[in-house]
Amino acid sequence: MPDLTRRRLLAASVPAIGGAAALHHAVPHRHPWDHEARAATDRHAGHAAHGGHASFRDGATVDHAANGFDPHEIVRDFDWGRTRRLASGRVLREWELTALDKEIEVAPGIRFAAWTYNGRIPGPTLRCREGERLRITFTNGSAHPHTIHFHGIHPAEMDGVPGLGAGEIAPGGRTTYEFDAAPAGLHLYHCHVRPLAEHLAKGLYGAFIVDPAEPREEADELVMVMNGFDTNFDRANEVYAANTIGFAYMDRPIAVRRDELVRLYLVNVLEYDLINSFHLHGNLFHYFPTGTGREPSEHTDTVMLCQGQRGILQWRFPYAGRYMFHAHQSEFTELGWQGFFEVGA
Ligand SMILES: [Cu+2]
Repeated sequence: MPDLTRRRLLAASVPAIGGAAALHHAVPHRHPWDHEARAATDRHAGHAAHGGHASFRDGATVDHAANGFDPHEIVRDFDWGRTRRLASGRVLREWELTALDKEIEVAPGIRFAAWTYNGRIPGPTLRCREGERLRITFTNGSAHPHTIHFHGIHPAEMDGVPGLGAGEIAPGGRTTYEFDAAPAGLHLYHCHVRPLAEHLAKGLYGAFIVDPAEPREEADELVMVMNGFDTNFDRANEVYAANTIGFAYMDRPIAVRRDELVRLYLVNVLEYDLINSFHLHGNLFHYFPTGTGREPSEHTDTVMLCQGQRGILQWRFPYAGRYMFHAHQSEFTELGWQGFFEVGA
């Protein structure tokens, strides 16, 4: 059976879901990347066609403005919400999140019928300080039931899963999740309605950072949520990225400064593939798994994460120039999950 690839085997093992089938009409029913993107990658590899780097077909790019979000902004966008001081002196920090069905361009010319928090993928990077009281008002503006399930420490009824607390929030419904910010570290949130794979793959997730009471050292801070998109509903991804848009940071590298501390909040939410990874060129980073400890577990250039795993990476670039970062699964790299840091003097 020469055609029986790993991903075909995985896809065949997942039962067909009515909801996904119903969405087929929303996107072109084809495999755009298997041939075209790889061909583009091959063409550009090592050549000067578009600055000598890979991108989608002949340098085509996604219309970020039409999408309403831009990975170049998301990478440094931390949403601190609104705060007020409670009578006790504690800080109450509040956000409003709305689930919205939205068609987004995930690769040039490829529109994907996404489910989003606040119209963007990943959802807002929620950021707070350890010990604060957090209140998240969730409105479901989608045509499907959803929740917000936070990672971290909280009571069962605030867990955002079906059958507990407010449970599934029906279309048009609203609920409030409220709990203390704990523990300090890098967490995530995502919808927890079944079929879970579909609710995640459609785009309902985001990073959730709890800063420690004793602040971390000043740094140039970045956030990357590693994800992918199954654009033809075959239970395998055709495009891979950090912060949704493949090759975005190849087309426009992330500018950082020589010798300045870089801190990357890295979250993996990739669905349909068992693992993902992050590899940095020309350097090594200190790795803090889940960001819960102050001592790094490792000094390395590659970390591997399963879905839901996350960690904080810290390093400095001693030399100016362009340094790649990408998944070290070459297949993911070729399908979009790669970028450059541009280190200025
Ligand atoms: Cu959902």
